Amino acid sequence: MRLSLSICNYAHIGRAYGSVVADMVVEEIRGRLVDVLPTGGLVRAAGPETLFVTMSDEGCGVGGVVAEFLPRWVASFCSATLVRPVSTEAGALCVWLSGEGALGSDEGERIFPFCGPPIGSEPDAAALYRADMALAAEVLPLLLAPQAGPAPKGDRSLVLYWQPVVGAQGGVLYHEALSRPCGPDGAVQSPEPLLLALERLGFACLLDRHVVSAVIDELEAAPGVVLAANVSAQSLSCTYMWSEVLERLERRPDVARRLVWEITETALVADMNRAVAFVARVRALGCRIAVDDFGVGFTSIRQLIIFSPDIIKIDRLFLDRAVLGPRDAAIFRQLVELARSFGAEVVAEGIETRAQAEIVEAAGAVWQQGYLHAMPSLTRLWRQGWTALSDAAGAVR
Ligand code: G
Ligand code: MN
Repeated sequence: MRLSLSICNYAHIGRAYGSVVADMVVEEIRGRLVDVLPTGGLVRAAGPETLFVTMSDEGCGVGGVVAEFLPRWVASFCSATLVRPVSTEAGALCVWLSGEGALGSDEGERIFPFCGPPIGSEPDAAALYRADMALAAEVLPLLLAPQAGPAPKGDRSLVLYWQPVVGAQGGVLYHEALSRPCGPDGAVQSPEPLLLALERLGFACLLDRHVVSAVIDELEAAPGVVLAANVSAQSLSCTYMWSEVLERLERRPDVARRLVWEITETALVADMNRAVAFVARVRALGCRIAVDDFGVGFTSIRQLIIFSPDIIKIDRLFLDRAVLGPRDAAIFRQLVELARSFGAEVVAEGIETRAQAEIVEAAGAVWQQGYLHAMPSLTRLWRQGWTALSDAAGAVR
C-alpha cells in the first residue's frame, strides 16, 4: 500500500512563519503518523510538504477490507489533524492534510482536498494569516466536542443560537441556526471575525459541516420543524467534505425536506461549476436553498439566476436605509420585487422597529426576521409552539 499525505497549507505556513516552522510542522505530522501506523509502516518525506507512507501487504492486510476503508481512514486522520493544532514556537497551527492513496497499482482519488485560497500577496498577508490562524487554532478544537451551551468560565466554546423567520400574519418559515463563539470570560461574541478568518484560511467548510450536522441532529429530534444552517459559498466547492452529511440526508428524506441551506457570500465562490452541481445535489435530496444577505458581499443577480434559490433574504442594509427617505424606501421595494420575480420566498432581514415592519409589509415581502420579532437566543422556540409545516406556503404558528 502506498499513500502520500500532503500538507496543503505548507506554503502558507512557510510564508507566514518561515520555513523552520513549516518543517517543524512536517516533523510533528510524521510523528503522529508513525504513532498510528501498524509496525512496518514507513514514513518518509517525498517532498518538502509531502509524506510518503508505504506498508507491506501483510502489514495492512491488503484486500477488499483495506481498499474500502483506506479513504475513510485517511479522511478521518486529515480531519483529526486539522482540529488538533500543532504546537510550534510560533504558536498553535492548524494543518490541512490531504491524501492520495494507492493500493497496488490503482490510482486513487484525492482524499480531503483543500479548497481554500492561496495566501495573499499583499504586504500584510503574513500578519493577517498569523492572526487568522491564532483564532482558528483556538476554535477548531472545539468542533471535537459538541456543546449544548456556553462552557464553564475559563474555556472558549462555540454555541448555536436560533432565530425564527416569521410571517407578517404569524407563521414561521423556519428557525435559523447562528454559530456564536464564546470567549474565555463566557461572553458571547460576534461570529463575523471568526467566519471571515476561516474563509481566508480555507477552513470554513469545517465549521459549516459541523453546524449542518448539528442542525440535522435537531431536525431528527423534532419532527415537523424546519431549520436552516448557514453555509459559506466557499464550502460549496468542498464537495468531499459533505459526503457523510449527504448520505445522512439521503437516508432521511423527511429530514432533508425540512433543512434549508442559507448560502452566505462573504467569500467568492472558488469553483462555480462545482458549487452549482453541489446545490443541485442538495436540492435533489429535498433540501431548500436560500441566498443570504442578498445585495451585499459577493451575491449578484447572476448568482440568483444560477442557483435559482427557493428563498432570497434581503440584507438588512437596505431596510436600515429604507426608513431614511423615499429614495431608499423605493430601492428596498424594488429589491423585494426583483427577488419575487425569481419565484422565491422573500425574507427581509434586520427588522428592529414597527416602522420597518410596515415598510416590509407594504413592499409585499412575506417573511421577516429581526430583533423586533425575536432576538437570536439559545432558546429553541419550536419547543414552545413556534413551529412551521415543512411546506412553507402552509406555515402556521
Ligand atoms: O448573514 P446572516 O444574515 O445569516 O446574519 C445574521 C446575523 O444578523 C446574526 O448574527 C444575527 O444575530 C444578526 N441579526 C439578526 N436580526 C437582527 C436585527 O434585527 N438587527 C441586527 N442589527 N442584526 C440582526
Ligand atoms: Mn443567515
